[in-house]
Amino acid sequence: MVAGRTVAAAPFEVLADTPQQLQTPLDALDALVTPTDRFFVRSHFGAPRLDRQRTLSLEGLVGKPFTLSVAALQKLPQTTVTAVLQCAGNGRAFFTPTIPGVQWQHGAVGQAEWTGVRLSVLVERAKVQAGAAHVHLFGADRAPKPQAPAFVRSIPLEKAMHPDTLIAWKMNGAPLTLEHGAPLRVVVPGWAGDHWLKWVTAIHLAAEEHDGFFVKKGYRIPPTPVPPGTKVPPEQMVPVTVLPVKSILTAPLEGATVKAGQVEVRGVAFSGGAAVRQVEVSVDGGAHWQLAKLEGEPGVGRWQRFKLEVDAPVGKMRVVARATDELGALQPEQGVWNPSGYFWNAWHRVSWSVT
Ligand SMILES: Nc1nc2c(c(=O)[nH]1)N[C@H]1C(S)=C(S)[C@@H](COP(=O)(O)O)O[C@H]1N2
Ligand SMILES: [Mo]
Repeated sequence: MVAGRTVAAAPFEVLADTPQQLQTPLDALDALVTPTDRFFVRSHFGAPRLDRQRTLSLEGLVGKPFTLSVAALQKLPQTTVTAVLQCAGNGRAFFTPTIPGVQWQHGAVGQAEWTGVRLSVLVERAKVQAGAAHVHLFGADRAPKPQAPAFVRSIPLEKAMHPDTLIAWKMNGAPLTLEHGAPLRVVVPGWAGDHWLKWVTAIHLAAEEHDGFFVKKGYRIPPTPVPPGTKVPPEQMVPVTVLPVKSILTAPLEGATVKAGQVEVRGVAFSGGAAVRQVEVSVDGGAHWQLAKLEGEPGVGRWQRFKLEVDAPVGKMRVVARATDELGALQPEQGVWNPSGYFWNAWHRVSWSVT
């Protein structure tokens, strides 16, 4: 390293190429809002060509189907929601036995401010017909092999009508970037990232859940835990939806060296099921816990920061955190193994040196 020059933290950890899967390093999660240029990027086939003229159609079991341009959508009432976007596979790398797929550790997650129109506004405008119960979401990206299935999602009508579910065109106050779904993406606060469809082009109301590969075979989890390593047929599993309660330590980081005295331990905590009730920090491996201070607005699917001053004598510090949400769900000591490696939310443990 050249003396006197500071080296900027790497924006991402590249976990795969073609298409790139980009993980956010932990230092970038040490904030209420994750900067867009460090926000993790995940997609199955890569981004389609940028098309700012793209339109959005609403059709299927509706009385008045319509197609609107982005400009027309932007004339509708706008809503901004601060919410966590987390890939269902975040933490897959920590499961044993190992599971194929992108080996996400902590950084397939971020929090942003999303601005757009409520999906409920569009659905009401289209006049829902009797029998509609599911909303199929289609995007512009395609698999490289034309015969391979497109990435299609399906959410229940009830979730589509939730006031926080949006068709968004802005992220952190700026127009969506191509890698995050420009010009339009779906925002589904509290639910796993696979529902947050990017490059959205069409929305179909239907009686049944979509029957494509990514709904009926992918993104599914056993309804109750199975012994690690068990194969489970997809029809015996259920879709991944609500993000389980979780906390992540963001400072000091694993392997850091700090000066003896009072040290501030920091992190973020969230749950898709409810607001965060409390975060506890232990410096003795979980025998004793101290309540951390929470910062930021509480909300379902929204993260708050936590902070706690701990006394750090010279030596090694082993710190662990756990969150509890308002439904009483407590972050578990171990992750629950499942065939696709979803929803890892075990206690985050770090160790650092004090000199
Ligand atoms: N059209 C489309 N939307 C998509 C995907 C995709 O492959 N195609 N991947 C999904 C998955 S699995 C995740 S975790 C999020 C990631 O969003 P981000 O890249 O903006 O962080 O996008 C979702 N939306
Ligand atoms: Mo994902």
